[in-house]
Amino acid sequence: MNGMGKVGVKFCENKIFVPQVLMSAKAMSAAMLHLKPFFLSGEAKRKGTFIIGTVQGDLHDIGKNLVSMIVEGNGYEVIDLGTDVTAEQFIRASGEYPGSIVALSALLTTTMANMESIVKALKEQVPGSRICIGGAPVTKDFCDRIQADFYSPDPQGLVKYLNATAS
Ligand code: B12
Repeated sequence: MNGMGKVGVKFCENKIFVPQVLMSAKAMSAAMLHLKPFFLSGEAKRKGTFIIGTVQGDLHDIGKNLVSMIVEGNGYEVIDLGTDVTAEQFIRASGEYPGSIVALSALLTTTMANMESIVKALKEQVPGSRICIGGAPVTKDFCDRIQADFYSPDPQGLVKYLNATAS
């Protein structure tokens, strides 16, 4: 986890790039196979649960997968709903994992608009939801406008936010 933390920082500083992050994540996944029994036995505690998906209409998942790997590498359980995820799917997952943080990814200006309706539906159906958004076309202004809780241009900023707000 410390290693993935450093990978996240270097990626953010443009010192390493997507292929190196993917290689690091593969190494981490290999190690996780051996460590998983300890997580399942409750011997190791996760910091929280993190639900992520690329929003409805959008099939881009490289960025979302990087975010998932870095968040998982930093000690969170990650529930990855995949791509083309509807508001109903986010709401169902939030119900299954109470207290989890939800993250939405979008790479298209057209599907970015779907974030607004998903945030609205989640806030209505699951009061107290905390929603983070990101993806190349997304901005802090947009985040404020649609009343999501947090925006970061990169996974490292997100990890800092998660760690600062982890209960
Ligand atoms: C790869 C790619 C594809 C692949 C996707 C493969 C896959 N499995 O993901 C394929 C070929 C399938 C594809 C399809 C399309 N694409 Co495309 N694609 C790209 C491309 C080249 C790279 C995207 C990428 O993976 N970047 C690398 C990752 C690591 O970066 P990232 O996703 O931005 O993620 C980072 C951050 O944004 C952030 N982040 C991401 N999500 C989140 C979430 C949270 C919560 C947080 C905090 C942070 C965060 O962290 C990540 C790491 O730093 C871009 C161009 C570009 N240079 O960006 C176009 C691009 C996104 N595509 C584009 C388009 C138009 C399309 C198509 C509509 C093309 C077509 N006419 O069919 C289709 C749409 C299909 C669909 N319905 O989704 C346009 C979008 C234009 C726009 N403004 O809307 C782009 C910008 C290309 C262009 N210049 O025109 N695409």
